[in-house]
Amino acid sequence: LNQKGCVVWITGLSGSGKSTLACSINRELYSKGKLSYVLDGDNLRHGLNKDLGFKFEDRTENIRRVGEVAKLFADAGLICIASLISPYRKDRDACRALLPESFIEVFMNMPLEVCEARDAKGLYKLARAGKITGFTGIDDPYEPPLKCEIELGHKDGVCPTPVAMAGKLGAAIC
Ligand code: GGZ
Repeated sequence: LNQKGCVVWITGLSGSGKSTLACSINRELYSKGKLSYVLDGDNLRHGLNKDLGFKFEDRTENIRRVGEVAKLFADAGLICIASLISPYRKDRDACRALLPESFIEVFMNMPLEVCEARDAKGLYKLARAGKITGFTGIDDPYEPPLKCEIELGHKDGVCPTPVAMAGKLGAAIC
């Protein structure tokens, strides 16, 4: 295997297209003969992190665990693509500190209105109705990166699809 492991950490609101982007980058890398693996927040919450909820301490523990697992994958030589809201800067920075030379932070900078309009799972609607509380972007904070390696998202009101972004990103990572 002729590749150096790294972590591509995708942060952004629910519905910003993180999972779609992660999946597309994964395919893009595969087509180039690179070995990669996706760690998706929503999926991991069914297994490794099923004991965690969405309060502040739980999100921190969620990010910490995924950061540690991502480091293991990177140590094994894989390109590990982590896709989690990871709303707190301090938690993302702690993951970065595990692999300071090999951590690529990608900010999916989608406006809340766009994410909310998509509302693929109907969660924003529930959050607005008060049926889910502590929902990121509605009544829970999201801290955008102050500086990150890559920022994707809307430009002049135009939002390219995550699939369209993945090609560019795949090239940047290799
Ligand atoms: C945010 C929530 C919440 C609350 C359930 N806040 O769009 P999704 O549905 O598929 O992805 C979201 C997922 C977030 O999990 P993460 O592990 O990425 O979050 S974090 O990094 O903040 O720990 C969303 C769903 O879980 N979801 N309740 N209250 N997102």
